[in-house]
Amino acid sequence: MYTKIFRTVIIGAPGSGKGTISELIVKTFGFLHISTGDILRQNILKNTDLGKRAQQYIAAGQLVPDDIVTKTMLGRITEVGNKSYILDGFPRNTAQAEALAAREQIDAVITLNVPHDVIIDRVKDRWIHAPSGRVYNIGFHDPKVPGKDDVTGEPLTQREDDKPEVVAKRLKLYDELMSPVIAWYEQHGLVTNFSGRKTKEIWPRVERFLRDKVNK
Ligand code: G5P
Ligand code: MG
Repeated sequence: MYTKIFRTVIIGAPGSGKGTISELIVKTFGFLHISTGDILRQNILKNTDLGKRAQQYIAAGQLVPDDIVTKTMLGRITEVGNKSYILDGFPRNTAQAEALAAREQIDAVITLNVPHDVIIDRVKDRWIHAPSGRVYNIGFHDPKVPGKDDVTGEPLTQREDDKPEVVAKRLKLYDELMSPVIAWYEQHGLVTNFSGRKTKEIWPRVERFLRDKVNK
């Protein structure tokens, strides 16, 4: 659709809507969505070595060790080749940001700023189709048939790390680890922040921003 390759990072607290906004970017701009969480969860489902190593960290709301994640994500970026993409969930600390910067020239960093009370309220209602990464939310984005994925009809599940005590831990970790990453990207003039309580308020602004950027 667009000739210029555009490499974007989306950053936001757990449940802030990174996956939701990324899917809208995929539909509107044709970028590839590269989600660390989705890749890790698919590996857990398939019981791969990566999945076995990642599972305990994810369930506890901790980060999977950098060496595993960085290798996986840089490998995925290589497979993608010369295509526009949106990176969701990577980098997640300064070490990962440095590893990415050594490999890729990022064009824009989108940060989502959604209040924690809104997040805590919404993740309770999140249901996912783990094999594809499709995400639903009761009352916001309901599946057509309750409890079933729209595309495959397979059962939906809830994420183990969406239990309230794990969500609280993930939110704390996000604030600690991501403030320096965002500051680092800000110093490089790459950050555009989008604040709001609802995706329907945030998305039109993200869309306008990206349309301006990709048309330049
Ligand atoms: P993930 O999978 O990267 P998080 O914690 O970064 O997980 P998460 O939880 O996937 O982020 P999100 O993608 O930001 O959240 O949010 P989403 O799924 O789009 O939206 C949340 C819910 O709200 C959905 O149900 C959606 O439908 C709904 N929603 C959206 N907008 C609205 C709205 O306007 N209104 C309402 N009512 N609902 C709405 O990482 C998971 C774990 O993997 C490991 C870590 O252990 C991490 O904890 N990991 C890594 N470890 C090391 N390094 C990395 N780089 C790692 N990346 C992942
Ligand atoms: Mg997500």
